[in-house]
Amino acid sequence: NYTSSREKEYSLVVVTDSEKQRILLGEKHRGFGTGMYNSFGGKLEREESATASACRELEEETGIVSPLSIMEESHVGTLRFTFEDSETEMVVHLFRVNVTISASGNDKSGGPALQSGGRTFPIAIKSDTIRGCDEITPFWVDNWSAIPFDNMFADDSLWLPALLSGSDFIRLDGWFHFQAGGQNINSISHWYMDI
Ligand code: 6OG
Repeated sequence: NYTSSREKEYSLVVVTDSEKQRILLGEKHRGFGTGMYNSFGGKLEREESATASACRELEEETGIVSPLSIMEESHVGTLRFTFEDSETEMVVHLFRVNVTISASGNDKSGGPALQSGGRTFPIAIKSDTIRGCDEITPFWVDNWSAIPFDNMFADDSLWLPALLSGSDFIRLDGWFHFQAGGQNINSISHWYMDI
């Protein structure tokens, strides 16, 4: 297939604690965007759905367990990235998951909070649930107005504030064209968003 050979598909999960207006970011230690902060996700594996990839990557990179059904409801849109110096188009399936920290948590047992719906009813986790892996170290940004965009991909400052301030049922699709690939991606020459 001519198109899909040039397309690389990814999942990206934005994790918020909307009660405290916090967002969980990860510092990347390897792969695309090393040294930068991003939400959680990665390449879709062969035959893997975007939702399954989002669940797998979220658990690998943060320890947060979300059932497929919750992740399904948390799909908010698609981000497309193209680069001046590359034929490849990155297609990033975007999810938003809301968590609350509780004393007991229920991320392993699947209690009522897990079954009542993704974005509107948060996933209850214990404070010690969150842990990183060798690829990424998660950390809370304690206020949505203090997101360190200077150390994040340039597109984030364009769509993340809209996602955070939007309703639970926001849809967000975007296309961002970067002037150069690799690590030097801080120059977006064209972009389009549909919110
Ligand atoms: P690995 O290759 O490490 O997954 N990603 C991007 N996220 C944002 N916000 N902006 C970009 O601008 C991105 N390019 C890639 C997709 C890479 C992870 O990083 C995301 C994946 O979740 C170009 O497995």
